[in-house]
Amino acid sequence: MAGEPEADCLFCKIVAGEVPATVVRETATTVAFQDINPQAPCHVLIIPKAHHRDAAALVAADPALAADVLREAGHVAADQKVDGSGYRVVFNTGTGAGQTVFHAHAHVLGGRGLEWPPG
Ligand code: DGP
Repeated sequence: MAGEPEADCLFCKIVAGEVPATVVRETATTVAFQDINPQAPCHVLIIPKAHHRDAAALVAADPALAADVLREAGHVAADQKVDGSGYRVVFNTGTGAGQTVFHAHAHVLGGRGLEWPPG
């Protein structure tokens, strides 16, 4: 069911504390942690604690929770001190866009120049 933990989901396991992660922020509804394979000096993932397979499913099922994730992006950027220089918030949605973990997550990237369009 939408929002329920999935037994084989890596990010649900991070929420449950079953897989370690370097957590930088946590709220009642979200967790933010360092990406294991950082692509920029700041590369933090923000996830809803509830399981939704991608950003589209998240916003369809629970728009307030999607807003929580986006709000956290700004807080992460400020905490990581990349808000002044600029940062990017990315939701890879679907395999064709590079999504590899099917639990909705925002990438917050910053701390270096970011080219446009992305590859
Ligand atoms: P995406 O390709 O958009 O689905 O992004 C998934 C990200 O998750 C990718 O940048 C690498 C990161 N990742 C994968 N496994 C782990 C893990 O076990 N721990 C952490 N912290 N990040 C992970």
